Amino acid sequence: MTLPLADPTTSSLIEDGPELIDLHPAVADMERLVIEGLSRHPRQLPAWFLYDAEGSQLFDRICEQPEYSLTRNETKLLQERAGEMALALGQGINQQPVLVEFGAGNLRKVGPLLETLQPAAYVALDISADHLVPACRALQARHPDVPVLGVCCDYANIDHLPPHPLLEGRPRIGFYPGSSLGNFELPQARGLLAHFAELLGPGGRLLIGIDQPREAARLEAAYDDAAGVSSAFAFNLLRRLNRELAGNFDPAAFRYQAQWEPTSSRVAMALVSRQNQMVDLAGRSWSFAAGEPLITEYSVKYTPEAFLALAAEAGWSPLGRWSDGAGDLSLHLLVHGKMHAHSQECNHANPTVQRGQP
Ligand code: AVI
Repeated sequence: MTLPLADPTTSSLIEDGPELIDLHPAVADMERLVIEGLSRHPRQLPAWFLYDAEGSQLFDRICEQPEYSLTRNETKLLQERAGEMALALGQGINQQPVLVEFGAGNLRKVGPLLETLQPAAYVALDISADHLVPACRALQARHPDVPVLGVCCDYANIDHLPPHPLLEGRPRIGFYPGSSLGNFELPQARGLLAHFAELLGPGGRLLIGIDQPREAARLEAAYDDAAGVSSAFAFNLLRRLNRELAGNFDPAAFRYQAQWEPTSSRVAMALVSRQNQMVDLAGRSWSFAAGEPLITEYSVKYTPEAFLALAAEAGWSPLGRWSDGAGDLSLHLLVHGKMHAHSQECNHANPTVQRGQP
């Protein structure tokens, strides 16, 4: 398949495969974000910095760890219930939609939806081009009837989806699995949900996976697995900063920590300085006191009620919900705007809750 290029400066064909549009933030933007993040208290970096080629591979390995059940549970739910989800997603839409996945990663979750929804095209947005290219190629081979377009970008900070013939004049359905919303703090998460509404356009729909609070021990183990993959994922960030932003972090001078913070309903992941030290990065020197954390990521967990309240603040209304058997995770179906157009299909006050098979 050969598609017209959206923008000759940023677009390329993946060796006879699907097209990739590269909108990765420039080094200057990364530098600005690092300086902003390290100037905060506690020091913190944007979570997407974790996903260079190596980090994306490490994240895939996290998803295979026995302690990290989120990916397995969500994939199973999608495999078992994609037919119902596709029906609900497509209800009232009289044109083949485009399916847009935010933070698409290895593209291993979307298959059942592509089969049941049969969208006119599938657009995968992800920060790591190295990861996206082979994933798009493999997905296109498995689903030759659905045109696949990859967009390498920070999806939280693009003004609009790139202009492209595949996207023109079609309703858009967003897919945001994996509970990645949890990697944004509350105001940013609210802003992101509003941003998705803008990217998807009027009447946009969103199928979003949300991980729920549970016992501290299970959550802390999920983010600090016995095999040490979560820790390696965080330490990879230091290597990336050293390589790309002229840093001199000494990984041996930090230790990894994942802590459940019940009052904020989140796991805080951090590299904690083992000693007083100075680190050069992005043209400046940064002091770290012994015990001082550098937050690599938060993972906020929402009850369904808390999530729907946040989504409502961003203008989204619930159309349905599917939960895994253990009640750890839900896939929520949302529509943007008021519900009256869909009032016959669902009960707004009490959206459909459907549990997976026990
Ligand atoms: C991508 N995101 C939803 C993961 C999470 O569960 O918060 C990132 C992660 N970091 C360490 N383990 C998983």
